[in-house]
Amino acid sequence: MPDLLQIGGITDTMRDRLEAEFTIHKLADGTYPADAITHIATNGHDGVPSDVMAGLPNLKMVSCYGVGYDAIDTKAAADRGILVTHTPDVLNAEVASTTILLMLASFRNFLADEAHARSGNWEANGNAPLSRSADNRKVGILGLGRIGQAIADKLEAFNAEIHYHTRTKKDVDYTYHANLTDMAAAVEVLICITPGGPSTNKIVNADVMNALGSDGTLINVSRGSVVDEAAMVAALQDGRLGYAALDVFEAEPKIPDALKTMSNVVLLPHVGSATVETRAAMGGLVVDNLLEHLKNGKVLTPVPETAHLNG
Ligand code: A2R
Repeated sequence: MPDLLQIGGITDTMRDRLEAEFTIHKLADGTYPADAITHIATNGHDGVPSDVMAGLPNLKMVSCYGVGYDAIDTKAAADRGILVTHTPDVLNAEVASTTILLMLASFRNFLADEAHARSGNWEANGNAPLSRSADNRKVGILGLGRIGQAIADKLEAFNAEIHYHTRTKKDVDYTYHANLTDMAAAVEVLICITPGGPSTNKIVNADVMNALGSDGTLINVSRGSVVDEAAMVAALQDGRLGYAALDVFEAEPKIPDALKTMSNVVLLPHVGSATVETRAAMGGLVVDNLLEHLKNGKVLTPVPETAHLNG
């Protein structure tokens, strides 16, 4: 059986299917037969450390659990003829739902209201303070791809006015902004859903957050690297930015302590796609890609940087 290197965890279902076709070695165990490894199963958080990839002379394919693959050097892989796959589409609806939940939690003060009810504060001290309506908002989506479009679709139910910023204008009826700061100035909510990596590193900077403003809400469900986290903390602290609702952070699982004490901030532990159903679909696709590659050298969902190798 071919040898597969497992980086990070996999589900029991994935293991059962993979064990039938591969001999599995775990990076966490420290030793593996480097010359024999032809396949890797990893995830978007752990990726493939560059020294690990460089030390596997016969690596042919990397299957990544997650749609974001910024932790994998796809250029180095492509140069060596290594196919890399990810799990697009199967998580669009779930990440969009998480985004809507963050927006509702922030605008409707949902978590504080729940605590008010649960703690007995309602009975002791009266009604909770009024919150902000989540309906009829101007919403700017940074990255109108598969997930961005799913978010826009769900926002329709809230009668949102959709704006977007991407590098290339899309064939949609929403308002396009070629400049991100200009979009931030035009909207009340900025939702980040681009890939991570060098091209988006800290593109939500102090200027963008100042433009979003003291009544503005920043929602990040993409990668922590997309937002300048230190600048965000400062902007929230001195009121230049009104609110933040965050599922992702620069140095996960670390969250800046300052954010944890702010009442105008909602924090989640990177659970955008983390439901039983969606994670099962993602795990299924990770294994399907590996088995398809074993069968005929092709894969189902290559990342664009290695798609030309899928012949
Ligand atoms: O820029 P375009 O026209 O390639 O549009 C893509 C946009 N995008 C950017 N927008 C502004 N500045 C950039 N430097 C930039 N780079 C990419 O992000 C496109 O509209 C969107 C990405 O869409 P998809 O490739 O369909 O990705 P998907 O499946 O929506 O997932 C987005 C990300 C993942 O990479 C994970 O990091 C996260 O969501 O879960």
